[in-house]
Amino acid sequence: MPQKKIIHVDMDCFYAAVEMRDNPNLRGIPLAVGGSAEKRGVVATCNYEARKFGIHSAMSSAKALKLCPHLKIIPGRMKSYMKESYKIREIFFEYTPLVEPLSLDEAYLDVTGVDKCGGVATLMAEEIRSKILEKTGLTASAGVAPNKFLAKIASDWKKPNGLFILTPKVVPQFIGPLPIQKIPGVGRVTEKKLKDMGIYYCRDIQEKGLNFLEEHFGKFGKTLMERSFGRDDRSVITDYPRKSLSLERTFNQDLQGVECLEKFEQFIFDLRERLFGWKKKKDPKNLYISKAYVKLKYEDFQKTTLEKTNTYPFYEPLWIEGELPIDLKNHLFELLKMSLEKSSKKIRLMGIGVRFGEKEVLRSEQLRLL
Ligand code: DCP
Ligand code: MG
Repeated sequence: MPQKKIIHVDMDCFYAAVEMRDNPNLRGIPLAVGGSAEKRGVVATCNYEARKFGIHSAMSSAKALKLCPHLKIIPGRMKSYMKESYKIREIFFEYTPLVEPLSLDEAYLDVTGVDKCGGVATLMAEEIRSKILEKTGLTASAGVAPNKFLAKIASDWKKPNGLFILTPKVVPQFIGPLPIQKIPGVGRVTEKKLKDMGIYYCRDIQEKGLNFLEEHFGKFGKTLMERSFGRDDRSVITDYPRKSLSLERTFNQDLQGVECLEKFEQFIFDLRERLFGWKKKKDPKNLYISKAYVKLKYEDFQKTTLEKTNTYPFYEPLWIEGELPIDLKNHLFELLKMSLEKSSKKIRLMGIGVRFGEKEVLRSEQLRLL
């Protein structure tokens, strides 16, 4: 087995960076994207100017304003972030099909054996960062290492707009003095427990031995031991099961409720196309629909979503070849009618969708139904 080469790419203060790119007035001042303090909102992220005040993701906006009274807090625009996320993923796929996105703004890439850039992962990472800047106007940081754990730590090492390389040779000297809270999975509770035992750095874990760690941390003890030596044999996972499939459309003109009902057949048809198109491509076994939902956005941009677990789940064996089960159609239609009854406002957007259930659930449901 050749030594693996993993790149971890993570955008810098992602949502805030998109906002600063699109609005020059927001540059150079402490900025957070999140909910307002009056509505008990939280900070999704903030720019580096705001971080100097100790503000960070998931902090309440009220607290953030206490730390920095002139902090500007603006609401997020998910659609814009998704658009940029899509662009960066396209760039990743130019290098390898082995891309594991972790969120909109970060991903692992397994570039083992990739011959672009003369096979040099460092050059690939640099090229990826400059392509991201060129295509989106946003900066990214990257880490290159022999495994996922180290690559993720490396991408954080030189943030923002940085690159850090961990070659296998330097891993032992890098990992020893690494603070334990840098290990993913070591949350506040584990951190305290470790520190109470006098364990502050990876080298302290190394000295403890597996028996001791398993005794105090159960299964996680083995992971702690592995990580403390900089080892991680997890692969880059590319095929996540899809959780849902949906379809939505903004109408050219806002519609009256009853006009939505008229559009319903077309929606069902399109949903069916997407579902089967996707199924053919992926051929997922045991496709199982556990829930259906209908979403409406009114003329005043208010939204409503009605979701209901089916009285019994629509699982694959009940499907008529190429057709959606009639019960599912009825179910969606019922949801739509119920949604329309909630308000007499005109409708700007209509969406319908289905969620897929867990296989384990499927098995027990099948047993129950058969
Ligand atoms: N995010 C969120 N809620 C959180 C954490 C993050 O909504 N608790 C969102 C906002 C971030 C984006 O996800 O912009 C990416 O998360 P990161 O943890 O990568 O944070 P940033 O990209 O904002 O900053 P950094 O430069 O530290 O990566
Ligand atoms: Mg980020």
